Amino acid sequence: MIDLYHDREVETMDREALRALQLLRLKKTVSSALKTPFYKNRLKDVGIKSAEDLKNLTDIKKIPFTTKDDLREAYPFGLMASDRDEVVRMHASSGTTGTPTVIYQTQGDLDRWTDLTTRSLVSAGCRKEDIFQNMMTYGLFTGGIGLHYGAENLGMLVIPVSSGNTKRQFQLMKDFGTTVVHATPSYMLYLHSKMEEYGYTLSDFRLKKALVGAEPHSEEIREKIETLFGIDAYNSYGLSEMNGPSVAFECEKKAGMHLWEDSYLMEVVDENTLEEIPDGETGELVLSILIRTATPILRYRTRDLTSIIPGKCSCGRISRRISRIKGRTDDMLIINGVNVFPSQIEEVIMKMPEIGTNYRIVVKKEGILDRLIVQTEVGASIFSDDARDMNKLQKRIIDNLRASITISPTVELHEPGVLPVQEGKAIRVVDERGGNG
Ligand code: DLL
Repeated sequence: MIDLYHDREVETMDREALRALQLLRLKKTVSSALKTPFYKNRLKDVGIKSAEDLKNLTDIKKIPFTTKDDLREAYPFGLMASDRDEVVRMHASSGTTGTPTVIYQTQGDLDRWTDLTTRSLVSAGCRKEDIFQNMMTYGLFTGGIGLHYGAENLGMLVIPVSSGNTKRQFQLMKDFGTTVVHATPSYMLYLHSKMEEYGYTLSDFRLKKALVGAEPHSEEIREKIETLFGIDAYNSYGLSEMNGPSVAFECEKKAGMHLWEDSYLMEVVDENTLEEIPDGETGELVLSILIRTATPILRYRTRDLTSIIPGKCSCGRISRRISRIKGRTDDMLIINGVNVFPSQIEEVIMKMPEIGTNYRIVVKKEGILDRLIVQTEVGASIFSDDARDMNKLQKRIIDNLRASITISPTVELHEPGVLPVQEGKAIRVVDERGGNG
């Protein structure tokens, strides 16, 4: 029988044993944190001078939250908790919005991360017989290299092609019979839109699965990927501050992402009051890493909005699941006073079969008013020179959007392949108003 778990003992342990393990690991993390100037002062201020000052898991609430700005302030070495000669790797966030955040890992930290990515891959149904084409960027970004080691550890044949070079992606997929790909969801859609142009059809490939993550995407996008390629797509969530991919991963049940609780302590809080909220309600995800010594991070405000899915998953894994990321606290658009999440727009348009694989949201200022423009590609067979057909479609999109977001955007329809595409994470929103509107 195929073993459905990578580490049955940890993945299916009872909740009480899990809590004991979490406390043990939290104490280790706090011990490491106390070695950094940043946390030493912070923890001292709240009466934590040693790990033993934490008596139970709820004591974590005494610890102040950590923000991205805190990590930036600690750049470059302020959060290194291990001796420099024990640190073997660093990763950094892209830094497009200022000073990057840096994460260090010892060999032990990397081994624990690899174990977790292996677990994630197995949970999504990957097996050593699979051929794994890794289309995520390798480098300081954690997406490529992170899953690479897990995939090797599982024993898959790994094709470390990285992102971009679409023509070569197709060639490799065909020649080596790739069965699993790892990519951003927007790249999967782009790949499909280029298949015909490069002279391939689905029958050239043996693809079974796509692991997609690193950027927000709706259930509708997942379904689109699955239908276009005739495969299963699994959602993968992570962030560089928490190592990278494999913080939470969908299992074969596709009923939410298991957040690996033996490795991360999660809280979901009201983004304004910062109080914990009940399961099922949407709030900001706050994470503490339990498996890293070189850069301990406690109660990190991810800015990602999600909810804890109540109940157990039928796969038998004990780690609770989080819902698809609904957006970020900082990506909400305020359009003439109305709050709009880009994910709401995506859900509406991607439900419509006429819509193609790429879209973009542009916000402009016109006089004192904001103008919301939804630019979307339509399917090749749909795009028509008949203005009446296009007008009808445009009107239907506007009506559907108004029903969801309460305001009427301008909708622009484009031919496939016209809107810009990124190699890494998709840029879905272009806010030209300056400031945050
Ligand atoms: O994107 C790590 C990663 C790589 C995850 C590959 C999954 C696959 P960062 O570049 O630090 O790390 O970006 C982290 O991306 O806070 C979310 O806002 C967003 N994000 C990541 N995965 C998902 C997802 C990697 N599945 C930030 N759904 C996070 C929605 C996601 N948003």
